[in-house]
Amino acid sequence: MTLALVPAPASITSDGSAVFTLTDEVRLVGEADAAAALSALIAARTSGVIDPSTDSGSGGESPVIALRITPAGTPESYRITADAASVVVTGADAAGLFYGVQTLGQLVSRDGEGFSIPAVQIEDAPRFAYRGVMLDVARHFHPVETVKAYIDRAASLKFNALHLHLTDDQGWRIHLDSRPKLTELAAATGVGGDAGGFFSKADYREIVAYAASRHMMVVPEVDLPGHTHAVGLAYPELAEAPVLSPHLLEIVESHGGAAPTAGEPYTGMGVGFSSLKIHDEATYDFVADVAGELAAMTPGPYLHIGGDEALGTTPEDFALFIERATEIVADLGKTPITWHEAGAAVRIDPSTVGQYWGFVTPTDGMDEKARTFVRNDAGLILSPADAVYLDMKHDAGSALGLNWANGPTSVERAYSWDPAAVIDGVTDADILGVEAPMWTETIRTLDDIDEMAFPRIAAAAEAAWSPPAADSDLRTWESFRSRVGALGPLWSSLGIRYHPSAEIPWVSE
Ligand code: TNX
Repeated sequence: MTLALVPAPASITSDGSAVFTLTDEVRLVGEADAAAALSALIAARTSGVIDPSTDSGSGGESPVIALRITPAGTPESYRITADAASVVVTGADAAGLFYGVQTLGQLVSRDGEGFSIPAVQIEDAPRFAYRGVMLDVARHFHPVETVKAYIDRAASLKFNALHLHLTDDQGWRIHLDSRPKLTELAAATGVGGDAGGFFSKADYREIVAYAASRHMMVVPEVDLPGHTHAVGLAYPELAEAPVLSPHLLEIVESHGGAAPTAGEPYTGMGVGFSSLKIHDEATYDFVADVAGELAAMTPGPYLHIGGDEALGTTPEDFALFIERATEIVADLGKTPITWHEAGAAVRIDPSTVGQYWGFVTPTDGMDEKARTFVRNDAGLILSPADAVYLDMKHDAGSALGLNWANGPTSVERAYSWDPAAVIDGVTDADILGVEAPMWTETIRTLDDIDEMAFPRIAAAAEAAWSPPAADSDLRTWESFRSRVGALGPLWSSLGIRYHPSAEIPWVSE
């Protein structure tokens, strides 16, 4: 029997002995947060049929699911022991217990007229410390409720970082007291002229707190020095005039919309035409203000400053900007993250983590730029675009999504790569983790997000969490597709509108 566990746990033994039957009599005892989370998951999975009690009072002989924290083992690890008599989930810390609860939620299965949990022993711990999803709230703004829903989805797959792409040419989405015009003048629209929006500082704090309650940190990104057309709407003195390269004009031609014009909101999908003024001190005052305010409201260790596709900036100017901006962030006590292009700046602050978005088989020297972060011993986050860019079309018929990264991207392609096989010489020890970005040029609603993310986000989760294929029988495409297919009913019960990919043998109950 294949258990519907995604991401695959490090070790699982199942002797096929009698199952633990879920009834209303079952009591959830131990850590209260974990009990509440499990109770909600069981209620969702059983359509409210089973509603276990989280009352810690004595229940006499009634069967128990115990949720405990025992500070032993690696961070975020957990153990599950289930048999006919009881279920015990033990986390090494609160995050580990939370992940054990997510695994237990996936183990709840239909059993005749009722529901049960199979007899299993699971020992599990993550392969990588950083397991991220990114949501672009700049091309299309996504409100707090949508972000919270995406946090729930990602946390259920054991992701622990939410990277918010807060700014881009099309809009600036975070209010900052030091630079109020950014949201007054540069947040009203998005791609296609759709309505924009922005987070107040209270909204942002609400997202941070909600994420923390699901053991996720928020990694805010302000994309600099390119992707800054919107900055020019608010503070024109900081921005260069748009550079209308042949590449940009090609995008304008193929996707429609007008070419960017200084001082006018940009509503197209072109990239690489905007830049801050690199040789003006006012630019670094701006970076210091923005980074300072973001750092102050972000408890997590990271602050992402972009650095991608600065095609309107000379390599020398780009390097100068990256050196200064990463130093500003490091001086604030945060670890800078940049897209891999910034690895071209040899004097980048050495604490900077790089995020690689090239292909699974690197092209155009992108791997060379990524190696800078490895040489500096700062680490790499892998987001190979032809595997884990969740905004790529699923198939030729997809209405949503883009195609540039070797798209369409099948679930099998999203699954069939290994983080340690992307860049020659880069091994697990150099890799901080894996992140699956969702760019939103074509993505307007939570249903759109679900449709693009699921099921491929599960493949990214497995790359980030599960042991490599050499160490696990479960790490095959055949196993993955059947495990994912068995998760369909849980996802449906949680209101997740997954893409019904024909590659997956979806089960109905
Ligand atoms: C590339 S790869 C981008 C984004 C686009 C995305 C669309 C990278 C760091 N930047 O600006 O939104 O492609 O797929």
